[in-house]
Amino acid sequence: MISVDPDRFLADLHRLQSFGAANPGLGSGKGVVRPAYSDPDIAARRWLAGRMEEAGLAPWFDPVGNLFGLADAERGMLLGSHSDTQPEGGWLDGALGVIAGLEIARAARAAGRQDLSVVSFQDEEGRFGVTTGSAIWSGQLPLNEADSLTSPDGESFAAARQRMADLAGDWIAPGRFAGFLEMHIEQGPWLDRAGEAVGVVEAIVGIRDMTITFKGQQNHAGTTPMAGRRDAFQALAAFNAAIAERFANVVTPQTVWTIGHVALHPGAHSVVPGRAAFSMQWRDSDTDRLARMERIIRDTADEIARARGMTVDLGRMLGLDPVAMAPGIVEACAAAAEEAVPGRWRRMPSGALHDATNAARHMPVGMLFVPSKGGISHDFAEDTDEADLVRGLQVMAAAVDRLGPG
Ligand code: HGY
Ligand code: MN
Ligand code: MN
Ligand code: MN
Repeated sequence: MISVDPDRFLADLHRLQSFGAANPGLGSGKGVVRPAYSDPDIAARRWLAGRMEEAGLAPWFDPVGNLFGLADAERGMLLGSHSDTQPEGGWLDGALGVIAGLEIARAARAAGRQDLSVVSFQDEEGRFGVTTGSAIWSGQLPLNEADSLTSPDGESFAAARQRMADLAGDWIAPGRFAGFLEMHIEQGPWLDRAGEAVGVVEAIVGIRDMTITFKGQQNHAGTTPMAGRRDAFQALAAFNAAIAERFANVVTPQTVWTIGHVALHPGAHSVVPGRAAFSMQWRDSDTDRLARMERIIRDTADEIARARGMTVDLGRMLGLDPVAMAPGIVEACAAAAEEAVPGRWRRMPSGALHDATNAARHMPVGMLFVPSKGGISHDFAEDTDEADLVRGLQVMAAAVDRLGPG
């Protein structure tokens, strides 16, 4: 029986929050600014490595800053998530799964079980792509391709990971692990609305992501007649409206798409922008639908550029396909949930992306969700009641018990 310590778990979770704590004076005040490879991110990883060591695990950084806490056993399950955050992130997204994994591995060791390893993957939040650290670790994204990716602030991945070069060891082979279990906040409204305590994830949606750049003619905002302007922002605005219309026949109520980052060049009140570079991301559980949306995006961007005498660049598309969780892990989690909170849990898909998607290339994976207050995440206001955090931890520990060593 793995007997977890809720106080030790919560204390570690709050300590991790202190790295990059934003203290915005808003909402719960638990916001965090800890993007991948920032000073607070690296400091947090060093602290985590120390906690792993104290727990009897061997801390190990790979060449991109993924941090493993390795068990002695040759083979066993891997527990964890990520400890980087969005530019304005919450205190639980990723952190919860890392600290839950640490507490369970630590408690299991105390009970004589030495097969559980822990991980905090790097750049899950995609400063440089999509779940970058676990994508590279799993072979989904070749390292040399990743190195040339740049963040919206202009840094290359190669330069960013240099900042952890003094810590970097060799790769940890995914084949060493018998499975991967990741606890996470739901980041959506369903559990909170229903008053349910636990979500057992059955599948994670697929994602596609690219940068699109319209190039027109930069010009004086006072003297350039409206007719005949080649305004890159107006092309972006038209594109945004046109795809929404064209998607209507293709999407389901679960399909989502987002333009989350826009850079207008030169970005001044009195200049018609000559360049509009923006992120285009779309997600769905069906690969064919993702491909149909891609076709619409490419055709629409071309048509709009041509009609306005402009050009358009479509950057490299990154993506992860939808994945199903392993039935054996799903059933262990479901049984543990039913025992702990009878009738107050559900099976559900994940609309957010997770490192489990990449781990699934090599091993059976599973995920457990706890409620997000108000369904809010990727925001300082993200929060979950401590009682729900602890219950999630206990359900995960019970699931690990059920799965057994190896
Ligand atoms: O965007 C995602 O789904 C994840 O939180 N990085
Ligand atoms: Mn996350
Ligand atoms: Mn996230
Ligand atoms: Mn002037």
